[in-house]
Amino acid sequence: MIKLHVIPPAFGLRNTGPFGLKCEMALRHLDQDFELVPEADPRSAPKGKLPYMEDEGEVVADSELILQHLDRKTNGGLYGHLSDRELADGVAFTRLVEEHLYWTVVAARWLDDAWWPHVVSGFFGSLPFPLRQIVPRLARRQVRQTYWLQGLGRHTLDEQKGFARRDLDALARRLGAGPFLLGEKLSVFDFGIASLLAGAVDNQPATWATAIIREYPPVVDFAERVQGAVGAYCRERV
Ligand SMILES: N[C@@H](CCC(=O)N[C@@H](CS)C(=O)NCC(=O)O)C(=O)O
Repeated sequence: MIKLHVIPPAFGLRNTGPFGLKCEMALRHLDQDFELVPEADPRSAPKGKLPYMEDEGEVVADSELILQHLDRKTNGGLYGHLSDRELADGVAFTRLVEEHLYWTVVAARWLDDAWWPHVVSGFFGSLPFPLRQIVPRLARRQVRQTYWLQGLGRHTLDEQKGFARRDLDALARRLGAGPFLLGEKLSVFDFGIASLLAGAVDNQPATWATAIIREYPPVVDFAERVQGAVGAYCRERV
């Protein structure tokens, strides 16, 4: 059976990492047998990030490569029916959400002093003393450095929120025509976008990213619609 290694539940979320939930949605959509394997430490993953998947001895690390693998395995079950224009739009909006908006969602959890205690208890709560004192601080330093290198971390908080709002505004305008990213039909691209939004909307307690996403009802409604259509929710309690 397929094993999907993912971030463990935290913050009221069942499948906490957006990239793991995206793969879970694809597996459900394709009616594949699979189990979720929570991994407390992403460093144990082949590329140091979660998710990764094991399928009949083959290990695939990275959600996009997992989707490609599943598409091949199911003879185009994910991308096969899409037009060139749909593929182009899907990849572009996925990059907007996963490679740009994502970092503001990460920062809203990791770099906000008010939210930081929830990161420590949610991600590092099982570590024994004194590791629980040391490891979270090192991990936070790495996130801060990555956010800086990515570029968003060089801006004031208000400016970061402005970048997030412009991403969400673009998404809301596009989804206004809905119900899904590509129109009437649910597609593989809905999985990644909805997964990231769902985790940021439903994490407990709310972060500043939660508040900003809630300013865009079409975006929140879209995330609900996709989770309902696939039957996989991010939050623990539905
Ligand atoms: N491009 C990767 C991104 C995966 C990713 O960033 N995973 C995060 C959790 S949401 C992670 O494992 N971070 C640990 C780290 O960067 O050390 C994918 O699509 O799978």
